[in-house]
Parts: sequence; structure tokens; C-alpha cells
Amino acid sequence: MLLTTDSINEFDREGFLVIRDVVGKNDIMKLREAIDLELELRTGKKFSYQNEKDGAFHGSQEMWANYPALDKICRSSNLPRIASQLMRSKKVNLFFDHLFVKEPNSPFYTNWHNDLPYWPIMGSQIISFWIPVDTVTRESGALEFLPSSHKLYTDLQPDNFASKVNEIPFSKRDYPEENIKCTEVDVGDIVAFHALTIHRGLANNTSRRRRAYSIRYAGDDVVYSPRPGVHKMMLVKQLHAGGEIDCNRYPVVYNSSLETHL
Ligand SMILES: O=C(O)CCC(=O)C(=O)O
Repeated sequence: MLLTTDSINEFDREGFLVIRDVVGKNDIMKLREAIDLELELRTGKKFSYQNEKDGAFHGSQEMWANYPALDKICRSSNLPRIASQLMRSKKVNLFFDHLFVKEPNSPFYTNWHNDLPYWPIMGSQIISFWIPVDTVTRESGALEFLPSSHKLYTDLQPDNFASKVNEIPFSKRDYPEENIKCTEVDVGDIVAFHALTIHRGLANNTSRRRRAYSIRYAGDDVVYSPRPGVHKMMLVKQLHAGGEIDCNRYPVVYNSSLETHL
């Protein structure tokens, strides 16, 4: 799948892009199977953002190495190539995968934040693909974005990652509420966004689970940057501050000059 120049320019300008019909039915089925197994087995790093008995918001991180189907989707589907196009990067590293589950009637927002302050890397070419395996509407926990907020070059790491109330972190004059963009998506669609774009997830006010799988990719200019505030469990001893991130944990998965997956 090739993106149009208009789509790539839109991503540059807005900091996010909904891409329709990217993930095939077969891959969605495999994703659902792996996600449901992961929720039983917890092979990845488990997160419990809010663990109320009813309406929990939870997930796992770094699962691809444990599930061949996830490995295939992260490394050898069309996604690394799309990442290369959107980041305008020759090289694509798989940074990590991240599951977000909002149980039925979960009252919790994923609070306004951007991702880079949590991660021990730096650079302008860092992207996430948020892949729903359930239809996601405003009522069931869609993602919302502050358009062009990646260009503010600001870190937004809220005290609580999830809560029942969530206010916009800027003055209403700078960001009138009508500028907020909600992304409702169908199964097969993905939401791409830059690591500095400010976003949140709405509560799930439906009787269905909302399962979404985020894949994070990094490009040519990305370097290792262990610094205060990043997740310690993402640090890698063998990497050096300011050096490239290529390693078994953050492997190179695509190189456009070779036109191939690695
Ligand atoms: O799924 C959600 O509610 C939040 C997702 C998110 O923040 C992310 O993928 O970076």
C-alpha cells in the first residue's frame, strides 16, 4: 500500500492520520486471538492503569516476541513500509508494541498526554499505529487529538495516566474545544500519530470491550536517550546515550533503500 503525498503532508501538518482499510481480516483475526490469549497469560509487561472491578483499563507491553502472529504483523506486514513513508525515513526500527483494553463500561479516560516523555529515545521520526480490533466510536473509547500539537515540541506527562475526569491541558483560547479531532474507526483502519502529538482516549460507555493494539516505530534520526521520566523497564544496557537504537529488542525491520523487510 502506497500513501499519497497529500496523506503524508496531512500527517506532517496535523500530527495524526486515519488510514482506512489497512489491516486485512485474517490479520485482525490473528490479532484478536493473540490479544485474548495475552489477557489470560500476560507474557508481556502488564499494566493496570485503573483496576476497578467493573470497567478496568489495562494492557500489556512488548508482546511481539512471544506471539508469531504479532511478530509477523509488526515486522513483515505492510506497516513498516507505511511507517517509512510517513516518517520520511529510510530505516524503520520496531520500538515496541502496546495493548490497551478498556473493559465494558469503563469510565476512564486515557488522559491527555504525548508519548515521547515516557520513552528513552529522542528524534523527530517516531510514530505509533493504533490498531483497533473492535469498532471504535466516540462512545466506546475513540482517540482524540489536538491537531498540530506535535509542533509545540512540548512534553505532556500527566500525574495520572487515566481518570474519570480529564480537562484539556491548555487554555481554551489556544485550543478551542471544537478544534479537538475525534477519530472513530472501523476494524481494518489504523490511526497513525507522531510521538509528540497530544492525544487522549475516551471512556468506554458501551457494553463491549474496546481492544486496541499500538505499534511504535522509530526512524533514521532516532537516538537512545535515557533521561528522567522515562520508563526504566525500557532501558537497554548495551545502548549508549546519543547512539543508534538498533538491538535485538528494538530491531531494524525495514530499509527502503533495500526495499525490503529485514
Ligand atoms: O488506547 C488508548 O486509550 C490510549 C492509546 C495511547 O495513548 C497510545 O497508543 O499512545
